[in-house]
Amino acid sequence: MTAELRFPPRFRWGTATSAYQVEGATRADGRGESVWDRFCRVPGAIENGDTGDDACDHYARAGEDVALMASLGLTAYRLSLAWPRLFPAGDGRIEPRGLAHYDRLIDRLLAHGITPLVTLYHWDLPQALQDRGGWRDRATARRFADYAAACFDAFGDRVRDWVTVNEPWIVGVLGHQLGLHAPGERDLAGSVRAMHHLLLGHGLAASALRATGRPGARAGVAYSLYPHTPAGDTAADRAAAHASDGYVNRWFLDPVHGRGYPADMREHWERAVGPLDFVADGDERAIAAGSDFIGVNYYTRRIVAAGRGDGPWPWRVERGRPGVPRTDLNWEIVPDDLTALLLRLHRAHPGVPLLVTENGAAFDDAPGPDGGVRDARRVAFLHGHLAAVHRAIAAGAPVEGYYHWSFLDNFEWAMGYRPRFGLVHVDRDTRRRTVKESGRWYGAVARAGAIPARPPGGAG
Ligand code: IFM
Repeated sequence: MTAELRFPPRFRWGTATSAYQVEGATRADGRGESVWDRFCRVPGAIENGDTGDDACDHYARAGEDVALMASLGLTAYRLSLAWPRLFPAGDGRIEPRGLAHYDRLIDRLLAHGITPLVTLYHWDLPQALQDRGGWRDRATARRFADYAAACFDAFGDRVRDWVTVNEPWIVGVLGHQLGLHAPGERDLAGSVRAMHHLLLGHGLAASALRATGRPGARAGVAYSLYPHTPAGDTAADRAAAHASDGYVNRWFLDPVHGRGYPADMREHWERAVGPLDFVADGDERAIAAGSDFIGVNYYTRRIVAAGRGDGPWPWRVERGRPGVPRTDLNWEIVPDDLTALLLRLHRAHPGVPLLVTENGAAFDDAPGPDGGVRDARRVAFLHGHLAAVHRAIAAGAPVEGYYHWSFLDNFEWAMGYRPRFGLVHVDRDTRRRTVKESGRWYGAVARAGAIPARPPGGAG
């Protein structure tokens, strides 16, 4: 028998998507406008003028897609709810057709033995709330908690695990600081406020979940976590890497898990934007009220050197190292850093369950003459990262599941449909689904509960 690496019996084998990236049907069934609908209309904002208007047509094809997931053998699915489908104006009236859609989707998943992990906020803020200040306005955190409470009420009888907010750092930096994502703002001070209100929204929503009293209900943030490598073996580069880690990782992990904002990063921010007077008394307690797991979105590492880069920071991010394999987006592929990251989280936050809520790669593989999609690089990527998770579990990290990003080739934000992250190829004209070789491989792994000890095809 071939040697294999076996995962714990209840390990979740999942994939992940988000509403705006796959659903399409942006005007169907009373859905309100989101900031991404608006941003996609800004000339030049999205490559090729792409939009999420049709995306993968998952709204209409949800039944077919869930059946496909089940046929592969997957046991978990991370989806997001579109806030403007449920509250077209952000608050106030709830849209029953939106509720009915997600009711059906969740029921279908459960009927196929697939456990849903539901994200409440994956970036599609109702435009009506943006018009009232968006995440820079403290009131948005309260409205988010109300929306969350309505979702717990509607779906909490069937959904146990909730990701409140996806990647607050990316929302802050790309959406509010650099203007590359919706809502397209370039406001450094506003980005710090926005990130604070996202965390406050998480805390208020997590408290609302506790208040339901539902046994076993759990809430957590899915963070965009980048392990840091100092560019050189010098004290200055190590200090720079530590400081940048504060900006990217600790600014979020520390307050959510009860340590308050890290002092070193607080000083950086205060030097850059002035007093953080929007952090009210009691906010840090509210942010820390009730996180039950850590959602790890891991794609690549950050190599950091001392010195000045583009921003107001005393560090510089380097482009990577020669000889390290890369995805088609030029992101370095470093599975060992996933092991180190999971172990770091376990050491820093002992006892907190870990979920790899995203991990994946853009590889542009198209159907061949026989119609099949051979994507050996994604198979090797999967094997490498699953082996990395296995090593972390073997060393004691409580990793409960892995959600590959993504199930489908989907709308990759400012890059439109160019990057293909899916286990399933989606034809841009017909929306026809073709399971890639990687999808079959991952499905077989999910069924077996194990990966081969050696990389497939000798790669890895
Ligand atoms: O597509 C995104 C997702 O929406 C958030 N995390 C990273 C993915 C790949 O860039």
